[in-house]
Amino acid sequence: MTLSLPVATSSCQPWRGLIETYRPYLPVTENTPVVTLMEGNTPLIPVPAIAQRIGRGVRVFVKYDGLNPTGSFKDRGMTMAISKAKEAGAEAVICASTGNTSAAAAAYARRGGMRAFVLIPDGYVALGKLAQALLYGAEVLAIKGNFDRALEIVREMAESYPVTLVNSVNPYRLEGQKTGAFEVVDVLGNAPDWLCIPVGNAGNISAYWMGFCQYQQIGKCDRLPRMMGFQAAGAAPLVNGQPVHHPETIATAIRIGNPASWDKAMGVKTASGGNFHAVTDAEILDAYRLLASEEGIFCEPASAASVAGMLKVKEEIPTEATVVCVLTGNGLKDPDTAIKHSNSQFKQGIEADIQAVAGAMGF
Ligand code: AN7
Repeated sequence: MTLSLPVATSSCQPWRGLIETYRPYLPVTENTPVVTLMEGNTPLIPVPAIAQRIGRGVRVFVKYDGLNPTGSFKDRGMTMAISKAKEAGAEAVICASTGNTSAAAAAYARRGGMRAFVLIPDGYVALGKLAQALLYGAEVLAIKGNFDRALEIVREMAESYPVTLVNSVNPYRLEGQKTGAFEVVDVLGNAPDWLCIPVGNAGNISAYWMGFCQYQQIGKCDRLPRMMGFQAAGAAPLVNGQPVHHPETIATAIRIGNPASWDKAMGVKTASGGNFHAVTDAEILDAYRLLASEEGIFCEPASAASVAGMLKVKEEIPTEATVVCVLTGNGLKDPDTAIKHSNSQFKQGIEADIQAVAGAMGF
């Protein structure tokens, strides 16, 4: 007896990862050894409860990039950076990281057969990210300094030692990350009116803009979004117009005081008619809980800055506009913050019998 597959299954192309999918638009050749974990193709999810808070027919979607293989958008950049490093014969890579870059660098470097060195600010990386870097087999170095200092050190290291830098100052990172914009346009059929995005080192906002511009040039969209970047109030150099020497925020992923892509980001603001705004930790946490408890979407605190920011400036959103908020990382990255800041009742120590449980339930 032969088994016949349903038509829908047999005609369905499996996802091949973002380098194969977007090969014509990326700086790769047939000689590039593609290191992939099938990243990309993340869902664009409507968030009607959040849209309702804006009203006026505004449509809001989140680009849930926390569903990438290591749980953040960094995988988009890392498949490119690691493939090109391997093509160049690198045996080791290095990065500074607030956490997500280190997890992605570790996973892709190890898969590509390279060593991964990661410098992190001691005590300021969320638990899940540290767990990932360690288990993937990175060589993790926690320094007594913040991310900005770690980035200075790895930039110097890469000049003096045989290690390839895979922070977003590596141009291949942005090339990979621009595919987030491609996917948004591929789903919506055009660019959104607004693109809201959390900003730390300012690589991703620059990459998204590159992606929208490239897609417009080849006729895949006929307009460009306003790029709205949101920083944590305690780490908002692009809003203040000067570096922050001691950045502080609960959103440790964006605890960055001197963004490497500062000039690029300022160019994006001007060219897109966009803006940068600061959101407080309280506003970030409100959006974080709102996304989870009303939309069923668990992102990490830094990612919620995009939704917090959109809600903060909602009066500026045009009637019936389409808005996309980028959710850059998965909520599971940072279980400590989730447990500490959930509003849910967690009743512990209940006797193991039906009456006690029913009582605790309020019946
Ligand atoms: C969840 O991992 O910089 O503005 O070292 O992890 O492109 O820096 C992380 C940044 C937003 C900011 N959301 O993106 C790192 C790191 C999350 C992040 C950002 C980061 P960029």
